[in-house]
Amino acid sequence: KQQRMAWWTDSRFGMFIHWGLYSGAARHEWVKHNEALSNEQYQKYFDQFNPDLFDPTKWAKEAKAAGMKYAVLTTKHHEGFCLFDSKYTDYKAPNTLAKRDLVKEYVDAFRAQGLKVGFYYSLLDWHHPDYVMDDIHPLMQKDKSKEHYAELNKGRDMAKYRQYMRNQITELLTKYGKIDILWLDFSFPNKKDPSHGKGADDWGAVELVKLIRKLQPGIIIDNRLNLEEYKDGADFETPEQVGTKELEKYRGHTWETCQTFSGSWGYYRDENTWKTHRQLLDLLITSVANGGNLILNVGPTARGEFDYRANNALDSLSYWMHANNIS
Ligand code: FUL
Repeated sequence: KQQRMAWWTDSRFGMFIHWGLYSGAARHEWVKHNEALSNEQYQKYFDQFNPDLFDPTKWAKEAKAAGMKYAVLTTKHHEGFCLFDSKYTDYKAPNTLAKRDLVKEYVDAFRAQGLKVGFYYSLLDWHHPDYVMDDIHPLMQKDKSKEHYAELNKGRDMAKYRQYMRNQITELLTKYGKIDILWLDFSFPNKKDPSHGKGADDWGAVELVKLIRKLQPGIIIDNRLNLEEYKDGADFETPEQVGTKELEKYRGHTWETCQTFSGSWGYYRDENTWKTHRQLLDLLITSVANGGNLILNVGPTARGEFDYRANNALDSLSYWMHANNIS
C-alpha cells in the first residue's frame, strides 16, 4: 500500500472537476434532488448539453500552473449521466450534442501535461431504472412514506444495478490506459434502515474492490465504500469541506480534504460565497502542514469553460507557487 501511495503523498495538491448535466442548470449538482425533478423535467439539460468551449488542455495547463499534480473528473455523478462512452447506457455524452467521449479527451490532455489522472464514479444513480430508490432519491422528496417507497421500487432490482456498476467500472479501468485514482462516492456507514440510504453491501463493495485491484493493480481508492472490515478497500480518507482548524485531527492518517471554491461542486452561477484567495492558500498550507492532501474543485460551465472566478483563483495560486519557487 505504501508503495502505491508514494506519488500521491508526495503530490499534496490536486484538482477535482465536477461536470455533468447539472452544470447546465447552474444551481448545484444536487439540483435534481433539491428540486425533486423527474426524469422528464431533467431531460432538457441532456437535450441542451453542448460543451462547445471544452478544451481539456487548457484545464490541464491551469491545474499544472496552480501547482496541482493530479486531477479527478466526475465520469458519472449522482444524476447518472456518463461523460464517457459506455456500452451499457444511452444516457451518455456521445448521445448529446457533444457527440463524443469527453472522458477520453480529459485523460489524454491531463496525461500529456504530466498530471496523474483520476476518475470519480458515483455509486448513487438517480437515473438507472434498477436503482432502488431511498430517502435521498429525487423522486422520494415529495413523499417519504413507506407506501410511496414500495410503489416507486416495484420491479427495481439492485442486483442488476450492481452488475451495471461493475460493467461500467470495468470500461473505465480498461479503455483509458493506466488510471491513478478511483474516487467512489458514497455510502452511509452503519446503515440500519434500507430505505434511508445505502452502504457497502448494497454496492457489493468487497467484490468491487477485488475487481478494481485486478484491473488496475496500482490504482488508489478512496474510503467512501465504507468497508469497515476489509482493509484493502480504502487507501485514503476524504474529509469533505472541513475548516482549517479541524484538519489537525487527521494527523498521522492518510487523507485528502476535498474543498470547493464556493460551496457547491457543480457550477452554480449565482452562488456568492466564494472563498478569498487567502482562504484557499490557508487551506493548502494547513492541509500540507497536517500531513494531508488538498483536492480543490472546479465546476466548469455546461459549455465546458472554467468560470472567471475559478480562473482568478487558480491564477492567484499559480502566482503564489511561482513567487515561492514551487513547481
Ligand atoms: C459528496 C457528493 O454528494 C457531492 O455532490 C460531491 O460529489 C462531494 C465530493 O461528495 O458526497
